[in-house]
Amino acid sequence: MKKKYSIFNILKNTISNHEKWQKMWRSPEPKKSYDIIIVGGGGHGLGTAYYLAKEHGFKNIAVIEKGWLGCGNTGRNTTIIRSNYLWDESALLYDHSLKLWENLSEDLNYNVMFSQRGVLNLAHNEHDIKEIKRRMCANRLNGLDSRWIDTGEIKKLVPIMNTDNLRYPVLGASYQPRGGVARHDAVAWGFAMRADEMGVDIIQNCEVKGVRTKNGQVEGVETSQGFIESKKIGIVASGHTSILAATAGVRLPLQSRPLQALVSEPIKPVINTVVMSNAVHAYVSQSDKGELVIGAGTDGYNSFTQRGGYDVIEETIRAIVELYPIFGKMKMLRQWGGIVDICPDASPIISKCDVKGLYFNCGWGTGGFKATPGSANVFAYTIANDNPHKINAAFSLDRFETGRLVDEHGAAAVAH
Ligand code: FAD
Ligand code: PYC
Repeated sequence: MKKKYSIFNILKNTISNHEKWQKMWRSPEPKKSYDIIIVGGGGHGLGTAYYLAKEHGFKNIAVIEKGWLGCGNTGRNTTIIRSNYLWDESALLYDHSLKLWENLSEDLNYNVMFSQRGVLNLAHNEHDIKEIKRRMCANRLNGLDSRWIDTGEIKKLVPIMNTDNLRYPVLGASYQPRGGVARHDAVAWGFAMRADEMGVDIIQNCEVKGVRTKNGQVEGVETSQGFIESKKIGIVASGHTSILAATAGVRLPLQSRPLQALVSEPIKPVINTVVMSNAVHAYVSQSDKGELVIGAGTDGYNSFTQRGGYDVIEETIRAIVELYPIFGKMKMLRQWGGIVDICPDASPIISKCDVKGLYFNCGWGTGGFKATPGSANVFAYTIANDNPHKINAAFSLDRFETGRLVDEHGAAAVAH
């Protein structure tokens, strides 16, 4: 049992020069066989293992990660959390997640730094106003805390914003006060620590090369450390899921594209909410260290480079400088990309498939960080029961055959 984080524990470790902290998780050798294997050590994969152990009593579980925990999109995203999606199915899923976020630090006894500083989605033209108001009304019918605010109120919330002397004038915004940001890698670490504590083997630097099947049932995974047996395999590999699915003969309707972000040098607090502008594909918040966290749209073509095209970021920065002239002279420190997996309806897939024992959690595109605890929670249920939870039933693979798509292009916004 790991020691709990407490003020006394922190004081004790301060006195011993922080040299005696326990390891947060073990680094076991892979066993020959597991009851469940989760492929992908991002937030969704680690969270799935955590809920499988905590809520469904499974203990013989492995999470297999080709790099290090959180090295994928979990550690690369701009951490915006909100639940203001259009359709009832999505509102239920994303708000299930938001409710779990609200108690996640306590649940994990690990500070994921969830900060409910509110999220604004700006409207720049008549079409934006209509789309955003429609979504906001749908949100309110679903009991979400979304409301329309006018330019005057936006100015009060974000005084540094230029609202009327620019290419895309700011005509209003939807505002969700319960939305916000969290510390991305802490989410992976918190889930990993508590999953490990319940016996989950977390195996890093181990690449899954393929899924072995026999007579329509999974047998295990071929990895860079040899074959590992399991009758249940959950694939949560974000931009690489479709490649792994193909090894089991499953075709997923996903496109993998780079999405990029960048951070500035740290400055004093200037913006204490999150502002997204879907029309210009630019969004910004300020980290606790003081850096501006800025995100852009996706490249217009499939690629696996974790970098992204320069033209995309250039266009984003142009919009950011118009919206916030005060940022014009700032220096940017780092830029990076992540490979996002986008479904035709901009909604995720949380589903079993025709191969018995094979489950997918993917297609989160540009917006899965906010869903991390909720997605992991219902995916664990789906794997444990071999049936979807009522919250993710609408996100099954068969929707691409029945046509019951959940079109969230408006709410997913930034990139699709
Ligand atoms: P990941 O964290 O990518 O985890 C998948 C893991 O699988 C990786 O660690 C990878 O190494 C591993 N893996 C892949 N292939 C294999 C293999 N063959 N064998 C073993 N392991 C493998 N979402 C939001 O909600 N809000 C945002 O503000 C936001 N901003 C974003 C900004 C950027 C720049 C990017 C790139 C994404 C953003 N997203 C955002 C999307 C969000 O990051 C993702 O949807 C989410 O983090 C996905 O989590 P995951 O655990 O499924 O994937
Ligand atoms: O889904 O809210 C989101 C988002 C913001 C930036 C990237 N994705």
